[in-house]
Parts: sequence; structure tokens; C-alpha cells
Amino acid sequence: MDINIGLILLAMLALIGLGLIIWKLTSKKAPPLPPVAEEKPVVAPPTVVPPKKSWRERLSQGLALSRQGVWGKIENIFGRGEMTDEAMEELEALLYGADLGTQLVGEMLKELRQQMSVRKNTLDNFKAYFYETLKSRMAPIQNQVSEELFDVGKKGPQTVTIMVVGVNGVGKTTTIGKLATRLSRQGAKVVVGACDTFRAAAVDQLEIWCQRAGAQMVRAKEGASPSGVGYEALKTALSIKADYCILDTAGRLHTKGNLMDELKKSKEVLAKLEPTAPQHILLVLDAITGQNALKQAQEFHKTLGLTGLIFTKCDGSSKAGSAVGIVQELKLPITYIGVGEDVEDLDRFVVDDYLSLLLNYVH
Ligand SMILES: Nc1nc2c(ncn2[C@@H]2O[C@H](COP(=O)(O)OP(=O)(O)OP(=O)(O)O)[C@@H](O)[C@H]2O)c(=O)[nH]1
Ligand SMILES: [Mg+2]
Repeated sequence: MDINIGLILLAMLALIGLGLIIWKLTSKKAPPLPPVAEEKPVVAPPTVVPPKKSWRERLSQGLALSRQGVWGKIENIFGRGEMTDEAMEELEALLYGADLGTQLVGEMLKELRQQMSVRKNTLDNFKAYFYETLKSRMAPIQNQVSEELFDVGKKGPQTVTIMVVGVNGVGKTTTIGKLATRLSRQGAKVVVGACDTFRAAAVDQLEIWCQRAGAQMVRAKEGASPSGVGYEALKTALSIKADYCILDTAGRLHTKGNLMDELKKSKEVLAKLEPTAPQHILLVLDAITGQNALKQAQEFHKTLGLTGLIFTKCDGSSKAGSAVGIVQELKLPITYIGVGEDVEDLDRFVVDDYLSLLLNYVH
């Protein structure tokens, strides 16, 4: 009996011990929860917006080829010191090569030889001389330019019609796109006539520009002639009291008599609607054309009576200096200058800016 009780007690003790072990094992503390990550505000990655280039920067960049190609070499001649006969010949060749026009270069060299004996033969003096000479020849003609071409606030109540002409591929349509955008941004009501009826692609190209500019485009109806589209465009412009009516024309060689006659007809038909239209006939010249630009301008001027010039693609040419010779010979002002394909790459031609950036001359 005693043994039984002892056994029972022993078994109970064993059970209690076992229970304790199991409790110990199962009642393990739960592992601590990982710390809750602190919520950080979502920050958008920085977007890199390239700084917007000013017009002066664009113009400077656009004239870089001309500045380095011609004027940089001229600087080198002066950098060598004494202006020997040899150096003078080199200078002469460079100036003729810059397509400033033979007459102008001839006159300048003659004056320069006289100046050299009076003024000190330094690069600064040379640049000052060129700057003053070129400016004095361009400024009187440039001063005649009509302000209404640049600023809607400077025009009267009448619709201003601008006809844009030139040989193939010089940048007429692109320039019109930029111009329409510029004027629309000023709040002007602009109508553009797609008078290049020869190529469907030309109309599509213009339409894209007009949509971006918020300008109304008038296109050819089936079988319409270029002069017919010009007429319709002006009619629309007059009916909605548009500020500007800009007419894009097909490129043509100045030597093709029949195409030049057609352009003349396009001009004349506008007067049936408005006797003073077109108030402006602007010839687009590609800077790379050099001296041939003068021949083009002479022919277009003879046929149409141009009122001004637009100088494009100065960024792709080392002959942007030819503008000086053309203005001087034709006595026609440059209205706008184009230095690239971007909508911002067109602005008013300002003699001071143009010459100081071309010659790298600070006055
Ligand atoms: N680099 C540069 N390219 C230009 C400039 N202006 C126009 N272009 C380019 O020159 C090419 C011809 O331009 P368009 O505007 O179609 O010339 P267009 O005179 O209307 O041509 P057509 O209607 O065929 O006679 C296009 O590729 C333009 O992007 C400029 O100032 N600089
Ligand atoms: Mg075109």
C-alpha cells in the first residue's frame, strides 16, 4: 500500500515536471515585431529642364560658323602683328570669300588702307572700323523697315497682307510657321494661305505649323490655282477682320519666266479685294547661297517689287555676312533672321546685334 502511494506520488511529480517543461517550451515569448518603417513623403525625381535659350544666345550660336570661319581667320591675321602686304592680300581674299559683295569689299579695303596709316594697326581698331563701316551702310536701309511686321500693336485697323516668296527650299514655309506663331502669341488674328498648290506635302507641312500657332489656314479647293488660293485667303482674312494674312508660295527658280509671271499674277489678283494688298512682299534668302542670293533677289525684285528680305539658315553657313552686301546693293531691309528649325529660331533682324555677334565686337 505504501509502495503504491509512493509510486502514485512519483508519477504525479513526473507529470507536474513534464507539464512544467511543456509550458516552458510553449510559452516562449513571441519574437518582437520588426520596427515599422517610418513613412517617407513621396518626392518626384527632379526633372531636368534645360534652361531656355535667349534670342541673343540663339543668334550667337547661329552666327558661330560665320564668326569663326571668316572673322576668326581675320583675327588671326591681326594677331600676327604687323600688317604686311602679304597679310593685306590674305585679308582681301577672306573678305571677298565672305560674300560681302565685290563692290563693298573693294570700297572697304581702299578705306582700310587709308585708315591704317592714321589709326594704330590693332585688331580692336580694325573691328571698330568694320563695325562702323558696315553699320553705317546698313542702318539707313534697315531703319525703313515697317514696325507692323513685328508687332501687332504697331499696325493700323487694316488687314496686313504679307506675301512670302523665294527659290525652292530656302525656308519659306518654316519661316511662315514661326512668324504665324510669333504674331498669334501677341494676340493677333492670323490667316495663312497655302498657295503652294504644286505639292500636297507642302500644304500638310503648313497645316501642322498653323495648328500649333492657332492660325486659320485657307487651302486650295479642287483644281484651284495658286492665285485663286491667295485670293480666297485674303477674302477670308478681310471677312473676319484678321490682323495678318500671310501667303505661302511655291518655291521657284528666279530664272523661270513662266513661274515668275504666275507669281506676279498672284500678287496682282489681291488688289481686286484690297487695293493696297499685299503691303509686304518678302523674299526668303538662304544664307548659304552667298552671292547667288543677290541675283535671286534682283530677279524677284524686278518682277514683284519686293519690300524686304528674310535671311534664313544662318546657322548652317559661314556666309551669313553676305547679308550686308545684299542690303547695300538692293537697298532692301532684312526684316527677320532665322537661325534654326525651332519655332523660337526666328526674330527681328537688328543690325547692332548682328554685327557685334558676327565680328565678335563689343562696343
Ligand atoms: N538649319 C536651319 N534649317 C532651316 C531654317 N529654316 C528652314 N529650315 C529647314 O529647311 C528645310 C526647307 O524648309 P521649307 O520651309 O520647307 O522651305 P520652303 O522654302 O518652303 O521650300 P519649298 O516650298 O519646297 O520651296 C526644312 O527642312 C526646314 O526645317 C533655318 O533657319 N535653319
Ligand atoms: Mg514651302
